[in-house]
Amino acid sequence: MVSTPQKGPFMSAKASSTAAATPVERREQPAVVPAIAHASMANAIRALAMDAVEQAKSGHPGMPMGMADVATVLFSRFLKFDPADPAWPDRDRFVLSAGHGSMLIYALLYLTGYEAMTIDQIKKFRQLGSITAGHPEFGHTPGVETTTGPLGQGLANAVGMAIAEKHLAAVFGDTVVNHKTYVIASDGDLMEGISQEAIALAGHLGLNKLIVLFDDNGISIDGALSLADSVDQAKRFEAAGWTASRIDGHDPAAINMALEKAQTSDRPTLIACKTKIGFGAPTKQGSEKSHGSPLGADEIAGARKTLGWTSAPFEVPADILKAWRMVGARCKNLHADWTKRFAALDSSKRTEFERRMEGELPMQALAGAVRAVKEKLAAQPKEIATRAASEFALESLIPALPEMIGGSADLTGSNNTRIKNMKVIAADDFSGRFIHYGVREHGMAAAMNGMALHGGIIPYSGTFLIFSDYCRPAIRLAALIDKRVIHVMTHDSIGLGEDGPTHQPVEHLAALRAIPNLLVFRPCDAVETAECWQLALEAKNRPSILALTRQNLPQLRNRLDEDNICARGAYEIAGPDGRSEVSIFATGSEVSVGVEAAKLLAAQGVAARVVSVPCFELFLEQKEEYRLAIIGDAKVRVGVEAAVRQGWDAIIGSNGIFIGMNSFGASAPYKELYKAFGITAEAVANAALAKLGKT
Ligand SMILES: Cc1ncc(C[n+]2csc(CCOP(=O)(O)OP(=O)(O)O)c2C)c(N)n1
Repeated sequence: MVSTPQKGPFMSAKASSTAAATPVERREQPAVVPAIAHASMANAIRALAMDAVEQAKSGHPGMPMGMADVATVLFSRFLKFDPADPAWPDRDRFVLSAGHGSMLIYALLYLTGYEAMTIDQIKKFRQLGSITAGHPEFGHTPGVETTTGPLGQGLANAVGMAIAEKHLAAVFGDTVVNHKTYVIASDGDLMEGISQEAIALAGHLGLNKLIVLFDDNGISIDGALSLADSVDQAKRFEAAGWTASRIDGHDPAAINMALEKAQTSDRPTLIACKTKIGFGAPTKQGSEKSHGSPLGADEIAGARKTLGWTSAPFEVPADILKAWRMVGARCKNLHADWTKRFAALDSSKRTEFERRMEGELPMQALAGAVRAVKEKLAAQPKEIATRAASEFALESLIPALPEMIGGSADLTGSNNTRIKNMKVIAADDFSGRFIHYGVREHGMAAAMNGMALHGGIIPYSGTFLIFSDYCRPAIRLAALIDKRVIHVMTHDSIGLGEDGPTHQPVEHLAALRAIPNLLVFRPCDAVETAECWQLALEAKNRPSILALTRQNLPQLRNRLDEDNICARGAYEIAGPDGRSEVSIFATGSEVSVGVEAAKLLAAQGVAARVVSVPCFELFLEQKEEYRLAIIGDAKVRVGVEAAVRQGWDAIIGSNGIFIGMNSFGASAPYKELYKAFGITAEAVANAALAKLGKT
C-alpha cells in the first residue's frame, strides 16, 4: 500500500500542505487516523503519568508529559506492534532509553491494550510485586523490550537490535524479518559516553532502520542543560554518518513528517524533538522541578485545567481509550500477513527460525562439536594458551551453531575470537558472523545485549579481562535481564607479562563474581576451555565470562571424558588414592601450579589433592553433599589464583591459605612475575607444610 500522510484531526493546515508536497512511500503501515483528536490521546498519557507518580509519591512525570506527543504519533501511525502478541518476531522494537520516564511506556502499554498492563498495575506504579517498576525491566513487563534505567544503555541496546534485524533478514529473508528499531533518548542518554560508541557503530554500519527520537528538552536533574553541555547533537550524529533533523516535538504534523522521512532513509536517523519537560504543568513545565518528583496536588489540578483534562485520576474517557485500543489493533492485518508469509516458508527454514528465536540450541550439533574437540585433544594433547584453546573450540562450535555472532573490540588477533574464513558483518552485507566493534568495549557489550534481546542470535565477543571494567554496566544488565551473552576475556592475569599492571587484572575476577546471575569461567587447559564454552552456550538465561590466558598451559586432562566435568563448577583433578592432608584449590593457569605443588608435597611425604574450580558460581550452586565432598576434610586448604583473595573464603574458609595477589602487578616476562609475586608450586607447598607444622 502506498500512502501519504493524511490530513486528520491532529494535522494543522500548514503541516498537511507540506506533507502533501513531499509524498513519502509507506508500504507497511496502514494509516489509521483516530477519530479522537491527537491532543486528547497525548493528554491521556500525561494524565496517567501525573496520577501514577503522585500516587506512588515517587517517579518522573516530566519526560512522559513532554514526549507524549511524539509517542502518540509514533504508536498511532508508525510502530508495528501487536499487543496480543508482544513476542511477535517481526514487531518493531521500541526502546525507552530514558527509562526514568517509565510511565510513558506503561501508559502506552495500558492504552494500546497489552493484557497484563491493567489500570490496577498503573495504580501500583513502583510498588512491590507490580509490573510497573521504577524503570522498565525486560522480563518483568510484557511489551518492554529492554531494561534501560542506566542512561545510554537503551540506545546502545537498540544498535544491537538493529544489527540483529539486518543479520537475520540477510539469513532468513526480508519477507519474514523486516522491522525497525525506535528509541526515545534523553539529554542524559546522549551525554553518556556509551552513546558515542553506539552512534559511531550504527553510523559505520549504516543501520538505516534505526530511528532515534531525542527528547531535546534542554533540562536534566541539575537544571538547564547549559550548565553542563553545549553539544550540537544533530551535527554530532551527522558526523557519525546519521541523518539528523530538528523538529517541534509538540507539533504532531512535524513529528509525522520526520518519521515518514525516516522510513526510507539510507542511514540511521536522529530526530531532535524540541519539547517542554512536564508539558502542561502550570509552573513546573520547562523546569527540572517536573523531572523526578510528584507534581503535587495543586500543580496537577492546574495541569488538568491547562490540558483540558476533566477526568478523575486514573480515568481515561471511553472514547479516548477506544481510540487508543484501535491504535493497538492497527497492525493486526500486518501480523496476519506476516503469519501467512512465515507459514509459506520452506519448512526447514521455518523450524530453524523458530528454534533460533526461541533460543533453543541444536543440542546434538553442540554435543557433537564439543565431543569432536575433546576427541582431538585426547588423541593429541595441546600445550596452548586457553585463548588459543578457545579458538580451537570455536572452530567446531561456529559451524555447528549458526546463531553465534562473534566479535572483538579491536583485539581480534589477541582474543582469538575470529576463526578462519569467518565473514565480517559490514554495511553492505550483514550475512557475516563477525563484528569488528572497534575500540568500544562498552558499546560492544550493550549492543550484544540488544542482539540477545532481539532474539535469534547468541553474541560473543572479545576483549582483555582488564577491560571488563569498560563493559561492566552492560554485563550487569545482561545478568539482571537473564540474557545469554558470552564475553571472551583474555590476558586474564599477571600471566600476560610485559604489558604491565595497567593491563593485568587483579580484582576483576572477584568483581565479576560479585554480579548475581553471571557465570565466570576460568578454565585450566584446552579440555576445560571446550567444556566451559559448552556450559556458557547452554546457560540460556545467564551471561558468561570466559577468562582466558595469554600464556601457554599444559593440558592436564588427557583422557576422553564423555561428560562435561566442568558442569559442577569444581572437581578433583589430581590426588592420591587415600586421604589427603592438603587440599589445593585453583583456577585457570594456577591449576598446573597446584598440580606441581602436590608433587612437591608428595615428595615430602604429604598427600595432597588438587581441585580445579573452573566456575565458582556453578560450584556454589551444587548440592551441599557434593560441595562438602569436593571441599573435603584435609587439615589444610590452599587457594591459588593470580588475583585477590576476595570470594575465596567460601571454599578455603577464613583460616585457609591463599596464594595470589594483594597488590597490582608489574611489567616483566610472566615467569619472573609469578616468582616475584610468590605464585609458585614451591610457595604453595611451603605454605602448606608450614601450616602442617612440618617445616
Ligand atoms: C548512567 C546514569 N547516570 C545517572 C542516572 C540518574 N539520572 C536519571 S535521569 C538523569 C538525567 C535527567 O536528564 P535527562 O536525561 O535530560 O532527562 P529529563 O530530565 O529530560 O527527563 C540522571 C542523571 C542514570 N539513570 N543513569
